[in-house]
Amino acid sequence: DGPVVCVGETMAALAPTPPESLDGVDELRLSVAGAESNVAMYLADLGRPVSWLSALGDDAFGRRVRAAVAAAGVDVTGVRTDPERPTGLLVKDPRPERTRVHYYRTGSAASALGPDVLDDVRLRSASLLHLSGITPALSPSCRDLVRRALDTPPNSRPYAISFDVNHRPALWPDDATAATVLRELADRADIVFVGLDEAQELWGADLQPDGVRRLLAGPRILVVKDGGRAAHAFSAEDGSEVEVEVECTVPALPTDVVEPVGAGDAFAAGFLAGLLRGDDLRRALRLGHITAASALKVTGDHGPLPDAVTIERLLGAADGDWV
Ligand code: KDG
Repeated sequence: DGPVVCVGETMAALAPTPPESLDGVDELRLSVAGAESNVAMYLADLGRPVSWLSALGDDAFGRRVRAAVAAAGVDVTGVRTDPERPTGLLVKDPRPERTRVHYYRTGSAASALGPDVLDDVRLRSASLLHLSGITPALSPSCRDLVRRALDTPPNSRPYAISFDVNHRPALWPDDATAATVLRELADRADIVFVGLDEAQELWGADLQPDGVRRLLAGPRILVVKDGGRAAHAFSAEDGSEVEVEVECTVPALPTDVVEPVGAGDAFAAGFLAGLLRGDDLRRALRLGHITAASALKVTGDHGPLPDAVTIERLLGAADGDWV
């Protein structure tokens, strides 16, 4: 029952206060943003030992990121400091239609990560390695890192690999490349998370959850998240003679949404924490929704979880009867 290891880039993030278009504001608020460290922070909140592996610049933003992730209870001792390259930066531009995100991360410290990250001693005793589809879009060496992890057959590594598709169109040269690479990588992971809207954008506007499963038949567990509606899990389980496919759908926890960014990461952490402690798919999906609700209620990526008693009550409630 070893620790979880999350690998990926985390940046300093600047967002206007109040949340208005960048063209008209004078003040920006500094926070941190990174999909995989968000997963790590929520896993720590849920009581899982977890490490985050990455690289940061030898600069104030890097120190800020490291301190924020460590303060959430994540082991950051394996995070490298790169004296040559800066910490990446993300700037949010809230627009009436939707918030735009500008990245200043080309040539960042994390973009120089490569497959040698997988030699980290923490992975020798890990139960799970969590990766996302952001990393292969950052640089050729980052893509090699993700490929090497997924090229290692399950019986020659001690850990399972989870992969959140996390399609970030701005990081890819074109949609066709993203569609091909993300499908090829996701299909080789053990546990995969993808949004239904994301799958439709990448692989076909008419796709429904069972169609996504036909496209991504490789993972033992596939979770298709349908926004504020529901999450569907498909799991290939050993039957008496053949593998049988188990399916489970759980409606989302009704929540007043303040800002959705970070909810996908929170969902992944909740689902993984449930699986790692032996929950069935239904309970794991429910813990995913409960954790996602914490991110939906705050403007940042990381919001406080309900107390343990409330979590237990929500986990035990009947489907469609969350309150
Ligand atoms: O999942 C939330 C992330 O999108 C955000 O924190 C920034 O990791 C990020 C990215 O690369 O877009």
